[in-house]
Amino acid sequence: MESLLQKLHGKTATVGVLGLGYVGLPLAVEFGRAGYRVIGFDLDQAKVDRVNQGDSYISDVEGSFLGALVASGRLRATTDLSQIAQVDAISICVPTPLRKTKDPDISYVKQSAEQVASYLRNDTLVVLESTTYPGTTDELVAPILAGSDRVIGRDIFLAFSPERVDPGNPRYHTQNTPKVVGGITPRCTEMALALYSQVIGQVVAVGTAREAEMVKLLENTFRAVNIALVNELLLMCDRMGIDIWKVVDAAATKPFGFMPFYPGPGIGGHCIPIDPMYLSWKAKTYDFFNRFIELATDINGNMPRFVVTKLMRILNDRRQPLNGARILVLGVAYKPDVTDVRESPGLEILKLLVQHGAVTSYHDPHVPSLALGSENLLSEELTEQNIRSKDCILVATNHTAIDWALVARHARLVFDTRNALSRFEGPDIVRL
Ligand code: SAJ
Repeated sequence: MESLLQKLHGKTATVGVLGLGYVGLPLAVEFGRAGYRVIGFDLDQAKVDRVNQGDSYISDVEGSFLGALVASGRLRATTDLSQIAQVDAISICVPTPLRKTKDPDISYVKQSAEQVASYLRNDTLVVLESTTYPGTTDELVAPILAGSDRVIGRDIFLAFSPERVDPGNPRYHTQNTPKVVGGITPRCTEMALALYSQVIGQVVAVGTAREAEMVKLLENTFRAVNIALVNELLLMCDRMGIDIWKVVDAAATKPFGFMPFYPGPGIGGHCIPIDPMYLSWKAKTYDFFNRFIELATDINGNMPRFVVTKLMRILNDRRQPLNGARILVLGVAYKPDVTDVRESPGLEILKLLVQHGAVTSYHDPHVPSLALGSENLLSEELTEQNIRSKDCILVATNHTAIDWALVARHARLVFDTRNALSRFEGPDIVRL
């Protein structure tokens, strides 16, 4: 009988993916395209139906690729978790959000591990991909999978491999982004290497699952801290009358030893604001207080408030109170050219503007409607007339699809927190 390693190398294995979101669905398609038989698992029947119709709901997944895999019978989706008994390997790609109290919510990971454990056969590989704190795989997932009668590294194999999916990235996708893997035991690492090496161009093995978990947190904490650094320099330059945008652009000419980050109205998304908090939380359980992460979280988290305070200053210079001013927030997604508004600073800015009595509206070509508190807002048209009717256009996200020349030409005042109008100058264009 073929061993697991032979099935993985020979691509005769059946591979499962639990969680068919922006990480799981592209991964399932890559497993299928590499030649494995793939079963996608998701709790959401609508997602499962769309996958089985070859209808992709993830912009990075070509419907044609998905459709071909489904038509050939190589890929199918189901809500029936008992079919986990059919897989030789399974990747868990479920969310790891924060609770309201800002500590990790790994309930989806725990629930998934329990679901997998109840159907998993021996001689099977499990890989956790969800971003989480170091120790999750060996402290939480391993005991659940091992139960009372299995030995990890002998009967079943367990590893961590951080997802590195950057939705909408035109250059890097699942297949060509190097993948890190770290097993609970060396044999576990070997199995994870055998699986991912068939699918992804470059696979990098580290010594343990904890190291692999920490790799991802370093990557994203690096971003959060450097964004906070440049935001703090922005606050400094605001007081010193220095144009931080020109300073960063000039510093970026240094061909080595520097990487540009840009100030902004704060940080959004489901990675950068959240991943460092997972690390900080875990470090505290070792009585280690991580100052960089706490400081970065504080600085980045306060940027929306600084934006509104500066807007008040700008209007005040024009003898106009914020209270009653008609403000259109331009761009509410958390970063350019995405539809995602999770943790978006634009939402926080809208809330603060309402609190200060401004007459608020928004336009975002990728976000047609927006739930804000108990209200449901609709994206207003970005027309000459509508632009002219506002006291200020507050640029919060610099989507490519926005006609910036139209804004520059007709706005009575632009407060640009993203340097989106860098090629336009004028007394009515004020930068963060
Ligand atoms: N931001 C700034 N200044 C910057 C960069 C970002 O204010 O210089 C803001 C963005 O506007 C956004 C937030 O920070 O609100 C996060 O932006 P991001 O560019 O880090 O984008 P994300 O959150 O989509 O991060 C993902 C991450 N990918 C994974 O976790 C797999 C991250 O590791 C990637 O480096 C990042 O995409 C990317 O490079 O696009």
